[in-house]
Amino acid sequence: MAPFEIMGVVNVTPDSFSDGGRLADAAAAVEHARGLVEEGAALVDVGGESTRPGAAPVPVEEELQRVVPVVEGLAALGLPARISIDTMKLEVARAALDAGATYVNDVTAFRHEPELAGLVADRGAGCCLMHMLGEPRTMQEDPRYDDVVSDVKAFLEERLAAAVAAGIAEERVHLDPGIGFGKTLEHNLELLRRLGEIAAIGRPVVLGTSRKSFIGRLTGRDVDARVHGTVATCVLGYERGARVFRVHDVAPVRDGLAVAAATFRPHGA
Ligand code: HH2
Repeated sequence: MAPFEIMGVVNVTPDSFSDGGRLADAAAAVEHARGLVEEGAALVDVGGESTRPGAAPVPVEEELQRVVPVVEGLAALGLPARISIDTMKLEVARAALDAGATYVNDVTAFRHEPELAGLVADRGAGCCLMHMLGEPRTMQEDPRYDDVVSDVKAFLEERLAAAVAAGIAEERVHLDPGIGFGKTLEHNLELLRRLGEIAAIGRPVVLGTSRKSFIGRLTGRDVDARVHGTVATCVLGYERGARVFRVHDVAPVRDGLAVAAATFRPHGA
């Protein structure tokens, strides 16, 4: 694996928190994704259901109509990037894999539809298993942990074991602490401080901090002006063991990570 990989975000949703509504048209979404790959994305993550705090679920038919044309369009271009489908739904994942996706990013880590694990196994796809406390509609209502890092780590270890038991090769699994998913500002910061404990599980860690509200809390910036804060979190995350970075702003993050990777030396080396 390269020292790091960037997963570019392609939201085909009218209501995503940072880019909702802009890519509603499939052709525009494909074009946007192509640009992200040119900027250095190794994966493009196509999503048709917002998971921002308070978001309402999207019916399966609607999600299919949003994402399948985009995955088909991207597959037809034959870009040097893997296509990821950001969904918790079995039917959407199956249609996207049929259309050319090779990676499933499930923010419920196969808890919403456990059969999704078997599908990923059968297709030999890669996957990202993410931690979320509760569900998007209510997850930011007073989230509590004994110790956020230990709790998230134990969850990810259990979901990794479930994925392997379903037949997914361990080498194909990425793990994600789920920044902002049922977490206060302090929970997010503690996860970033101690990300090494999550990386110690032994699978590549995905970090999804891009433009999130905790960066707004720290910088006082609106969602469109959080790129510098996002780069800072990625560079610090890299130093602490994250290897895949799910971001909207690929070019600046790639530059930050190129510098971080060139100067990085593991502790004790
Ligand atoms: N964050 C979002 C969505 N999917 N997947 C992973 N693995 N990790 C994340 O941190 C993550 C994710 C939320 O961001 P975004 O897609 O920009 O917004 P929305 O859910 O409103 O579409």
